[in-house]
Amino acid sequence: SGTDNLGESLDYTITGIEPGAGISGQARKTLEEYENLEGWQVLESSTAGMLGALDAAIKNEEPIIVLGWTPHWMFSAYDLKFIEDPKGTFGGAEDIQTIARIGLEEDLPEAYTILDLFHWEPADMEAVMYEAEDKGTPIEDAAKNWVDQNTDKVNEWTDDVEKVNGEKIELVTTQWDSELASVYVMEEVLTQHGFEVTITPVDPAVVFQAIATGEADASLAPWLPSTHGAFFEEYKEDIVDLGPNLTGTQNGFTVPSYMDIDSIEDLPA
Ligand code: PBE
Repeated sequence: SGTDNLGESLDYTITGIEPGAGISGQARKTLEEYENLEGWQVLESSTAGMLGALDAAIKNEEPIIVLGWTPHWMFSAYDLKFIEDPKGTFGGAEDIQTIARIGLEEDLPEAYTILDLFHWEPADMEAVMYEAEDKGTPIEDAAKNWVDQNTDKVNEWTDDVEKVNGEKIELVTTQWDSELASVYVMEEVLTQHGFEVTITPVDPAVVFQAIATGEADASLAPWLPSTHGAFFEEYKEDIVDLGPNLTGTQNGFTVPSYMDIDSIEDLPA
């Protein structure tokens, strides 16, 4: 059958991304929990490296299994599918959450309110990411364009909030396109409201550490409860959780639709 040679043709290797990504931890757990994956490995590299390998495999109609997630433009650029994860090691459908440092509400109440009200749909986030990917627009400019074109949505977060005069706020983010889309939208919204915004890109572990220690004010980047769950557990006593800013993310082993494999359990040992 189709799967008999799959292990050998893939060299029993899943194409992964940065080792510090939450999805890389989920992948390590996946290899531990599925007995059939005992001889498999995840090749950790970078998101750009993974996307390059995916593109090359699809051009040659070769098999490949990558660590994939949505929202991301890879699902619109290629015909892809997640394969089933019956043990749930990739956490199923998740949220992206907003977190703030203790004391932000008292120190910067206007920013806190806007951050607390900020929420959007996967289609909104995708609109920013797709404009950047399709047209080569810098993602920061695509985010500004989205803010200009969606004043009704933005007004819902800002309408009852007074403008400020140059107060400084520091946001920490991860560097995946999804989180760059949201943080640049927030930068534009807060800047229009009179704030001076600094954005610092860091690894997921450092997002939580920076908020817990008060070195940074807020972040829109945590994927919870699974992807960054271990980091959240470590720091949750020292973090204010403002709830989801987007609902409906997913992570998993991702393959081109032409591949005849439907479940992690069906991968050959
Ligand atoms: N991701 C995209 C990140 C969060 C956003 C799923 C690659 C991660 O695994 O940490």
